[in-house]
Amino acid sequence: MSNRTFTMIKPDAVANGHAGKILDHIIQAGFKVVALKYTRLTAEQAGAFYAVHKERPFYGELVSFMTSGPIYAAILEKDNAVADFRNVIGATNPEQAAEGTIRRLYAKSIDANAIHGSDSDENAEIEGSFFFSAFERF
Ligand code: 3AN
Repeated sequence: MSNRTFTMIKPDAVANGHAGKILDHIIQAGFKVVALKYTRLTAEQAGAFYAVHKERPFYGELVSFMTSGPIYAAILEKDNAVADFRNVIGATNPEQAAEGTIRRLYAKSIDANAIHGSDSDENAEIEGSFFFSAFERF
């Protein structure tokens, strides 16, 4: 079990001015923000990041949404980081997300759902490496 996960505050949440509140929510939930970057994905980068979803019907929509504006990418540290962070963000569909979760509070729909959280230790490592150099991930 690793103590790190990876997150993105998605374009909808940044555009709506929720990034600061979401970062505070994450910190108050006990996570340390050990790397943080404000950036905007190109179609090529978003396509590569979500390559696992290539065959899903929403892939094109997902890539175009994720390139629609700037995001924050971050590496987070806490014991049991991956599973605990999935609980903090809530279900993919905000209508099904538990009360008090980030998606319940800030997401509008299943596609514009405010935040990403890695689904495994292996993906946390892959996704963190996608955005941050080895030096930045010390
Ligand atoms: P999660 O981000 O909760 O792990 P995944 O991995 O199933 O969810 O999906 C990745 C991303 O694809 C989601 N964060 C969401 O933005 C988008 N997505 C998932 N399901 C749908 C859907 N049915 N329609 C549109 N977008 C979707």
